[in-house]
Amino acid sequence: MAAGGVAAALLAAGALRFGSFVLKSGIASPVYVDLRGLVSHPGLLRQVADLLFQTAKDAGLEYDCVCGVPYTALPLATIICSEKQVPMLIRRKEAKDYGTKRLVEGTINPGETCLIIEDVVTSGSSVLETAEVLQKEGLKVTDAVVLLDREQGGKARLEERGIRLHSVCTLSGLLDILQQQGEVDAEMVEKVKDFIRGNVFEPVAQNGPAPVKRICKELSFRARAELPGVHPVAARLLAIMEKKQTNLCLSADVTGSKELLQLAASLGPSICILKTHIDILNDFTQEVVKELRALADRHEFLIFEDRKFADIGNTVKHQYEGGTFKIASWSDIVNAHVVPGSGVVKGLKEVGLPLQRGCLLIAEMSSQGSLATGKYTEAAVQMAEENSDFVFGFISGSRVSKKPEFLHLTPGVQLQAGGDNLGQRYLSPKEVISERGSDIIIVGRGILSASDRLQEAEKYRKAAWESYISRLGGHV
Ligand code: 5BU
Repeated sequence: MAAGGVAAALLAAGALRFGSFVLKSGIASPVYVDLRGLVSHPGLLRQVADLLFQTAKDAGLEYDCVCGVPYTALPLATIICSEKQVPMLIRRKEAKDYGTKRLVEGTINPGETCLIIEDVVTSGSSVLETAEVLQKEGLKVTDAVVLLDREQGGKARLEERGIRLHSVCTLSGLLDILQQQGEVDAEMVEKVKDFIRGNVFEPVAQNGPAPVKRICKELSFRARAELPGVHPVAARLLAIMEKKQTNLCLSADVTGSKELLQLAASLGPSICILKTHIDILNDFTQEVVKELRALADRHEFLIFEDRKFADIGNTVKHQYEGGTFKIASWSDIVNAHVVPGSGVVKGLKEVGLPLQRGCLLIAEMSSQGSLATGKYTEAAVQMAEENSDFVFGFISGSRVSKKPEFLHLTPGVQLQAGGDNLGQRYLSPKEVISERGSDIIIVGRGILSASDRLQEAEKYRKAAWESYISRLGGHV
């Protein structure tokens, strides 16, 4: 393969790395490819440009101009165009921010053929975006040349849109070369090939911008517990879930401490989290939470005080640490609304981080007419990403973040659909876990109003766990 000469050089330049990475999409990957740094290796940059040109030539491509997909492929296209004296076009990525600016720089002669140059293709989305912009300007775009095809479905998706993809090398081809050269061992090669097979982007036949539907091997709770950088509370919770085979959180909304402790003792083995509203207890003492803590440790579940902090950082700090309840001293998990801005998380973090506590952000609510939707939900996801040393997930009706380190917990769950007369809306465990991609169901009255609470809790546990297993495709 033509890439034989550059494979080791890419590795040495750090453009190709093997190990354990979390990609921008949130997927854990054993391989990381990033050619942005090639500009610091002019010899290699030129070699790669030559390989791209040669690949186009070998394929017999004819074209009038060349356009590199911004930004990494820009210098590559520049070298080709300069050396081979081919006119170049530059696609602006930022034009939409300025409104009237041109989308493409350079002379456009409608009807001419433009060849696209790219460094790496995964889903094919970046090539498609550039092709669409050029086509709107009246250019013909039928071919793209790429250094590395990650073989994750990009070629098929592009072909479906009338663009042939010519690659200098494929990821598995590159692996074989590196293995022959003794740069990677057989175990890593298998690991990467397994990853490629499990992460394929499905071609989506439709008009307009193509949404990427990923046929992705869902990560198990066990695998997510071991992700690099996963929050310690998330890791502990995921390990408990896997060990006890439960993704059920009991919402222990009772008003007497005796009943609360009885619930924790009898349902403890069936749940991964016990959620409290400690301020509805009419006989609260610190002794109650001490006993609750002991039960949590004995039955291996976490305690989540559903306090929904929603004030400025300085106030929530006091509410979390002090007062009657001293929540931080006994609750593993708390949650917060994002409406005050990131100060709420920063305040809570000052108290919770030293105690190794974790926080969930309320990205969506189960209640009728909730205002936590759209941009608000997106802002919650961003706030979580920016504070991932303390925030490890969300309260939401569905998966709102693709990052597998984040957990999603969903309230408003009952085996029977419907709601209550105060705005609560219910979804089934299957809908929540299998269809909406959440991880943990939060169930209160569905269990509490049953005559046999343990039997009912087991029904919910099994329904949620089976939905998780089916989401994994039947494999653990
Ligand atoms: P239920 O009895 O299963 O309806 O109780 C649901 C619990 O979850 C209850 O404690 C609520 O305070 C909590 N909850 C909710 O129902 N919806 C939300 O959006 C959030 C919390 Br946030």
